Amino acid sequence: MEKTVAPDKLARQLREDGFCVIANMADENLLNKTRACVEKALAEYDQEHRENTKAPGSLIDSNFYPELADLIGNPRALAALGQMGLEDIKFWKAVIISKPPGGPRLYWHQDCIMWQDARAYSDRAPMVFLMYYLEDTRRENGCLRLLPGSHKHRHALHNMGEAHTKDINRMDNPDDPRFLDYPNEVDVPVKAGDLVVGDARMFHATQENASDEQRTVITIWFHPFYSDLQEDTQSWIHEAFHRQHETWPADALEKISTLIPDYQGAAPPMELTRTPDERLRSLGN
Ligand SMILES: O=C(O)CCC(=O)C(=O)O
Repeated sequence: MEKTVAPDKLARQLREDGFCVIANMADENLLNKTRACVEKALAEYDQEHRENTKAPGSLIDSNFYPELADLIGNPRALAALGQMGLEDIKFWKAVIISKPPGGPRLYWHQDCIMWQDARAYSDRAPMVFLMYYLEDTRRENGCLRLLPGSHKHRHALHNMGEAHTKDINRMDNPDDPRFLDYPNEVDVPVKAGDLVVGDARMFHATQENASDEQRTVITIWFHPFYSDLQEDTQSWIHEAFHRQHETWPADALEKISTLIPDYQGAAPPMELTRTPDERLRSLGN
């Protein structure tokens, strides 16, 4: 029997370590629905895209997959986040990341794109990721790796390039130092249906998939305390969500209705800012 971790402890882990794992958040029915969506998406995924996303694995946006609404709006997970004190949560997008057998390591990166926002230098993450793995993960099949605490401090990895540029996704240079091991990294093996909640500012990566089965994660990006973000940030998230999900039918939008960004102001969208400025201090400063 899985031990339940108290919400205040999960909230503290997220704040201090940059992540927590909440056991058993997606049941078999929800996992099977999501697996069916993944199979459909992978069937539509062409060779060129495959070559361009060698390091991460499939990297397919939620734009044309409204079937993901059940997982994104999963009431059990939203209730757990609420109990952890995360409020006013809005959704940007999700991605299907399926690592084929033999798929390489994913390079170290952090996902925060709003380092211009004062919130990125506070205890309240401007962006969190929710990762649902559709298979049990372990080191051998490409589990998640994390650098705990790296959301709060400048790290050498901040100077090694931005996430998701074409060259690193294509793995043009397999000797890029972002594919290496770093002190204090941890493996995070989980069961299918567990939920990893992470501060998007934290560095993360994966092991290679040395098994003979595909390993899939659905990553969902949420913005807690949305109305407390700078207006240019709110404006960008609002615009990006609506542009990317404009073909979603009403019944799918209904399933995520509380998560839909609703910025009403006139601020122009932020410039994407993928690296921190001097407000992020080195460890010990
Ligand atoms: O493939 C994984 O396990 C991690 C995915 C990831 O790093 C991301 O979605 O930012």
